[in-house]
Amino acid sequence: MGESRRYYVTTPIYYVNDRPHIGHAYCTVLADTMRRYRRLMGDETWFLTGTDEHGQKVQEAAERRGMSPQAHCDELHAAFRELWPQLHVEEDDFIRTTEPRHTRVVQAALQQLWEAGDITIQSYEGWYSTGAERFFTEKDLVDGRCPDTGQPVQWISEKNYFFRMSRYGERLRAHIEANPDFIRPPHRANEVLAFLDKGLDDLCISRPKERLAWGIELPFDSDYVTYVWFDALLNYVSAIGLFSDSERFERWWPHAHHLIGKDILTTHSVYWTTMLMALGLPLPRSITATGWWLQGDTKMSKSLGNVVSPLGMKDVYGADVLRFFLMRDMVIGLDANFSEEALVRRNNSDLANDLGNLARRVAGLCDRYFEGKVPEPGEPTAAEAAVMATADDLRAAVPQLVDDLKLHSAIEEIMQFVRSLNKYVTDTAPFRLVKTDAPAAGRILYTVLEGLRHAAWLLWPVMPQKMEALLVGLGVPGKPTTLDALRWGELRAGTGLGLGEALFPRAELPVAAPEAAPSPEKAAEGGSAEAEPAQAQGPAEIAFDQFEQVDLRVATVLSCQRVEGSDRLLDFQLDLGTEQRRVVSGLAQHIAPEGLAGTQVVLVANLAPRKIFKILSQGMILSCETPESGLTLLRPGAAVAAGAKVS
Ligand code: ME8
Repeated sequence: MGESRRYYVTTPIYYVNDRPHIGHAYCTVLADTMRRYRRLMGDETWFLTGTDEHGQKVQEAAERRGMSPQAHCDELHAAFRELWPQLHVEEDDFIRTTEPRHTRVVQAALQQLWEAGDITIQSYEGWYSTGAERFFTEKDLVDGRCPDTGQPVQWISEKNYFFRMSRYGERLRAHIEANPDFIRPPHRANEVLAFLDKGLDDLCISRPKERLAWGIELPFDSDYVTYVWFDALLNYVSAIGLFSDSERFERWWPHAHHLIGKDILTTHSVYWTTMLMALGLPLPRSITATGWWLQGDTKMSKSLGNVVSPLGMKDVYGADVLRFFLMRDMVIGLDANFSEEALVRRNNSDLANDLGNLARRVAGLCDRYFEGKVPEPGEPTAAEAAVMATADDLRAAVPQLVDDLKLHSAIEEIMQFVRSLNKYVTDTAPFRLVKTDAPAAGRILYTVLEGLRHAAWLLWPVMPQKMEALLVGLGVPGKPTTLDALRWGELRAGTGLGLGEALFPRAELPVAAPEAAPSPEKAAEGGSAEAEPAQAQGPAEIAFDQFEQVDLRVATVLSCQRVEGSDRLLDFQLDLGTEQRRVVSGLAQHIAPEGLAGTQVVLVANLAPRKIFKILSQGMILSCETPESGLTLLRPGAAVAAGAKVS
């Protein structure tokens, strides 16, 4: 930190024909989050996204609709452009490949390569895949079919223009080997090196207009348009002024970071890099390939018909909750499974329970005992010094983890800090202390409020709107600036707090996910696009016989231990008189397992069993929680026989 750095981040430009799904949303939210973290680190930033609008599929779709391709694109690109603000994404520029500022650059680049002898005419024969819009050699095919789409391929023989990519293979290899952070994560660099080992062919970059008219015309042969990838990749430089605004171009291009999905690694790491070499331009600083969001074992994709609509999810749970889930539950570079249940659990545990609850807990106490204002900080004791030290460590650790692309770990570290604040409140019990030593209770509450302010800054890149709301509640409205400016102790005693509203309502598990979500198509069509995220409703009234269906029993704890690998789960072995039960309960943040054996608890005994952390949990232990007393287990007033019915 300190010296002025720049960060230019790009997403793939999405095919205009697709409806945006969670996979697209992920990459764009990731870019937005990365750029916000870079801002916090003091970098100057630029963020580009856009749409890829040429090619055969667009031409065919427009024909089917009886529209011109341009009118078709004008309409469809809006699905992307209008989605991003709804997900709190703030790109600086949105490029469409049909814009003149782009087509001019593509033509100038083609002309330059043509004049330099880097484009040649060859008579070409090969296997053409309509779905992938490219030629394949015999060795590329899988069982005689297109390796990308699995569709049949056609043998085509024609004159075409070729980019002499083969010239640059060795230079590319040297660059990858000399720059270990160029292609990330490292196993993707190995994949590219293995691809180069097979030897680079030249790349066919033209399509005869008689076969495909919807593309950018070659400046040196008006019977041809250029290959859609040659066109699309240049968006990263056309948008920042290549050939038109050298100052802007020089300002950003040396700091370019491409975020892409692993499906387009070759086009970026091989085609794009060699194109840049031939154009005499430097390579981007990094190319990061993310994994895929899967549904079951398969990639979420429109052609497979298993997509989840980001708007549908946002409408139910809110944009920031969706962002938090996407950023927390995917390790950059690896695949992850998308499930609405996992999203709900993440919301309920990390956001509603840990973060939201902490805010509510301290707000309640400040309201009751300190007139709803920030109390005096007082003189910190060892306990407060420990909290401050953790906050300092976190401020240093988060940028490092973000640089290392360990966004999920950065978020987890921040949440651990939040959990430690909850524990600090439980351990120091300001709700009791306030009766005998109000200044000491004030000191504790001040520390938690400062801790919350730090968490709000550090989580702002992931959940900008919610964290700005939290800062408003803490009486310090505004956007976070740079981490250098984040100093402990800036909350002013006497400032009015406004943390009354639940920041993160608990969400209900979908009854049968994913069908329980509103139809993604309906939501994407704008039917309920403006609906408020679900708020926690009071429980619905139930009839007596419904209540009677709940089998509540007293159980004696035989043993209790932490679930390995989880910081929130306890594993109970219970005696129900006639049988023993194993129950996993999310209480580890509140209750120590030691000393529970021999005590009694109340169990919902006929709850459908559920697998939690690979353990079959048979029932639910009842507890209650208030800001004053924290969480306590519900117990019978006197020892009773194990298995006794509660009514
Ligand atoms: O390939 N999980 O566009 P595209 C995660 N126009 N990410 C996913 C995903 C999934 N299931 N599905 C898609 C193109 N993505 C070209 C790009 S760039 C010069 C041209 C994301 O609409 C992922 O980032 O098919 C992937 O690379 C991108 O969407 C592809 O979007």
